[in-house]
Amino acid sequence: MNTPTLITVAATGAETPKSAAPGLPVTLAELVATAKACEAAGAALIHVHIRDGAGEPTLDLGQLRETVAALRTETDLIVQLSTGGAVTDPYAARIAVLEADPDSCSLTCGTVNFGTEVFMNPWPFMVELYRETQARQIVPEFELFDYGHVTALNRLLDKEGSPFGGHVHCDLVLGVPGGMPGTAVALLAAVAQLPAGASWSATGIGRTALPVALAALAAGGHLRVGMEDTLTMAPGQPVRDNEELVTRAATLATLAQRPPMTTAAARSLLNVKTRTVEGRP
Ligand code: KMH
Ligand code: ZN
Repeated sequence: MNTPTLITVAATGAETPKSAAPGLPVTLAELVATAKACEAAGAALIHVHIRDGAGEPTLDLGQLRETVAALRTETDLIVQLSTGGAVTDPYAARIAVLEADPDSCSLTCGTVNFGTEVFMNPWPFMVELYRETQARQIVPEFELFDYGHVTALNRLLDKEGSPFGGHVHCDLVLGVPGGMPGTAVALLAAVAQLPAGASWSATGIGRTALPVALAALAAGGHLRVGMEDTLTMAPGQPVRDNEELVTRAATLATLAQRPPMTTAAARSLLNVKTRTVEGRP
């Protein structure tokens, strides 16, 4: 039996304004509606950035807590909060995200040029964030934008031990201007250096979305898709909403005879802690 495909939806991100993509979920109601639609279409994990009342990225803790509770109440998706935030967010606020008690969080394994900006993840920040995930029993997803990030991940695990849950799960982000190119060759080179037993998903930014997804499926990886990463289905064809991208990913995965993984199977793969929320059994 082929391994089912864990589909992650990265629904919003911190970079795109609502004015540039009307289907982008920026309010809590829009995010919950997106999450429900994407779960029905085959997603099992949601990677979450939130926006404030003006549609700007925020790490406001009260809003993050409300978001986690709403997603837990309305869906069975694994809730993963971004600790990357926006390139302007300070380190302390990025670590404080964990106080919202998500199932999982992103943890980027190194600094990377990010278009005209720099996404900062120096070693001491990585270590502090990692220790906080262990203390709070939150499963980290290691974000790898560049080949050297894989080296840093291996070093982190060597020095700081296993993540909460004992299983290492990574997400390779290719095609960021300044990071690894969105090609099958780059993907396979990075995957070859992952720790033994690790699971991984991959996403290609912009027009690299399809080649990266197809290469990931062929190589036994999982898929991340969403409007954080991709805003066109094809040249000149804007993405309508996140569900459209998840549906395409589910179709590709099914064609590859690796259909979408259920939320229960994804929880078991990543060993997320069972957390309850009022109003939900
Ligand atoms: N918005 C990027 C600067 C993450 O979510 O952890 C960082 C990012 C990675 O999106
Ligand atoms: Zn993100």
